[in-house]
Amino acid sequence: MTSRSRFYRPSPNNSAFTDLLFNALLGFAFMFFIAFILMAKPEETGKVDNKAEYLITVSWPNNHSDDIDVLVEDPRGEVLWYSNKDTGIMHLDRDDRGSLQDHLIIDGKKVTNPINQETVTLRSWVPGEYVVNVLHYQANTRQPVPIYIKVERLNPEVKILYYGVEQVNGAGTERTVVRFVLDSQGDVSDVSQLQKSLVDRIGKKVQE
Ligand SMILES: [Ca+2]
Ligand SMILES: [Ca+2]
Repeated sequence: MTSRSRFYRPSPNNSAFTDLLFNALLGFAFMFFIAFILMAKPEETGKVDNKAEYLITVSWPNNHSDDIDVLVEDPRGEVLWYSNKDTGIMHLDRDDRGSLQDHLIIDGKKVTNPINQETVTLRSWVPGEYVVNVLHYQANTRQPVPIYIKVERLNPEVKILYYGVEQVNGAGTERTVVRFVLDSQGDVSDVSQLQKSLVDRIGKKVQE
């Protein structure tokens, strides 16, 4: 009586099945490889890198009806503002007009977004000086308005570079809230509040 073999001995039929399975797997692997190559290929044109390196946030009290604007000049002398929301390296999310246009109709009910905030992102940095101004564009309350300004570097970790409060009082009031210089490493130096009008540069008409 022979003992049962401890080793598996494939029959000719099993061998054929294994070959078939192997070929099928090889085929799938090849298709996955081709699919991966096609997916990994970047678009040659129209690529937009949304990664932000710096964030400039300008806010004023919730539900306030006054319209505040942020204006930023980059080292090339180009001014970002609500009529020029994209300079290539800087982007303005929206023109927040106080409580105007902050209403939504959801399920037939009027819902108000209380936030007053304009946000500027720097997608990359160009070494040189950046000038951040705020403008009291429309003064409905005819009262002084506190404005909160924050500049953050986002990478490799979030770091607040500047935080300050500025007060404006009256349509047409413009303030330079911070100027800073970015070096080739993206580090900040020469922070100041030396005043520089950007409204003059863009010739903006301010409402009374
Ligand atoms: Ca605004
Ligand atoms: Ca608002």
